[in-house]
Amino acid sequence: MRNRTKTSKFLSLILRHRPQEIGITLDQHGWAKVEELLKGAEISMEELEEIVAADEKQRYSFNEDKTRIRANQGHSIPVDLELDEKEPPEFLYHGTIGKFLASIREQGLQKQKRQYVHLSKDVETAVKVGQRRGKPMVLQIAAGRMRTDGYVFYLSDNGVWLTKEVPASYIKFPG
Ligand code: HQG
Repeated sequence: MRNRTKTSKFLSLILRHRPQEIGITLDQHGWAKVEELLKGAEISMEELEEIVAADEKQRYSFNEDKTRIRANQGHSIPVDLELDEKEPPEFLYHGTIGKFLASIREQGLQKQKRQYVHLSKDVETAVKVGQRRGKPMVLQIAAGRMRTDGYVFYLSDNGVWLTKEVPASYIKFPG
């Protein structure tokens, strides 16, 4: 079997960003046909099921009869995950790195290449998100106040909070 982490990263690429890489398409809700994915990615159903079950962030979901699969969040291609609006806790967190702070102070948090700004429910998770890029810096987001002011929040099936943008006035910077 191919290295599991490598295959999982490849799956993220296909299911969030570039399905065309293996000649498949996602439907408007982000679902890929499992049969096509297995052929295109050259993996077995057993391998796919193992990756989905073992994924520490539960990044992927099958539909009920396992004929379709999608990523739970993180897309850059426009898909409608049909998530319900949800009331966030008073504070959420965003893990980033120092070199982005000046720009975030000016523009707030922007979704960049993805469909949403991704926010974490606790500091510990935000630290891990920031760590992917370097020394983590954690921003505290006044999510409750944003919601009161009319901003909309969603919670992905794997527990990531999503919103379209976070203006700088709702961000508490470290230090
Ligand atoms: C930064 C991972 C300058 C932002 C994680 C981040 C997450 C700005 C980067 C998920 C900015 C975007 C998403 C501004 C935001 N100026 N920089 N105005 N606004 N940024 O990868 O949140 O393992 O698109 O701080 O766990 O890092 O892939 O977002 O550093 O849940 O499943 O621009 O990806 O999950 O980077 O990560 P990303 P993210 P997976």
